[in-house]
Amino acid sequence: MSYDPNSKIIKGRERLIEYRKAFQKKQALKGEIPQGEGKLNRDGNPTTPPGQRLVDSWPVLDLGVTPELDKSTWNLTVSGLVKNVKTFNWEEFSKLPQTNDISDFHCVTTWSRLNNHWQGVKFSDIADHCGVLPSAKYIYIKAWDGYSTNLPLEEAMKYDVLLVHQWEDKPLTKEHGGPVRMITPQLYAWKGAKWIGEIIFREHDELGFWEKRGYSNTAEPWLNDRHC
Ligand SMILES: Nc1nc2c(c(=O)[nH]1)N[C@H]1C(S)=C(S)[C@@H](COP(=O)(O)O)O[C@H]1N2
Ligand SMILES: [Mo]
Repeated sequence: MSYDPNSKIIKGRERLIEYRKAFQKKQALKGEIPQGEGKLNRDGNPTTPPGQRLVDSWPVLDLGVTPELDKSTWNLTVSGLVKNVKTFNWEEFSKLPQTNDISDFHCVTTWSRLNNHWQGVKFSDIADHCGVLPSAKYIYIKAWDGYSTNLPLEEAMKYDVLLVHQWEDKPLTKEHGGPVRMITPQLYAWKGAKWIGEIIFREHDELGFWEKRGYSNTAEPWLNDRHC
């Protein structure tokens, strides 16, 4: 008689090893262990970050100003440390490679919405299109309502950071940042600007709207990294 490689005990232990390995990887990276609950997601983090509760509906959170924008008036400028400074209108933007993804949305006000179906353009595809210079280390983002936020370039280039225009197979509504907003699934949602208007590539970091007002500049949900 031999052991069954698919036995509950072995499969369970294998999952545990996977879990620990993912933790170790993070630990080596940041010197801190990701927290939270549920099985590990595709990035090796627990599904629900610490202090978050899951919601089915999608709340609206912003500064209370909804800019009057539609596909005919919206545009996005990419500037700063790039070879080609460019303003995309909707038609030009929609010709960039389109990506579909399913990802989670974590708001610092303690709600998370899982498995959002998005369509949009990868931030990294826009960066490649405009030829980011090696001196660029950060991005500063301006939105059409006057909001701003900032990110290390390395975070913005992650595979799941998108400028989205569809949610659940429908055009992104105005209240959620339509026609186009950014999403940062591995960081708290305030790092993703609704009604995105400008991406500036910079050598130095500059704090955005909430970062200036006491929210953490790094914004990592699995480290409960809300305030600084
Ligand atoms: N332009 C803009 N983008 C913004 C904000 C804002 O006020 N203006 N609020 C941020 C915050 S704090 C959150 S939690 C999310 C909320 O997005 P939602 O309203 O689609 O849920 O958008 C982020 N992006
Ligand atoms: Mo938020």
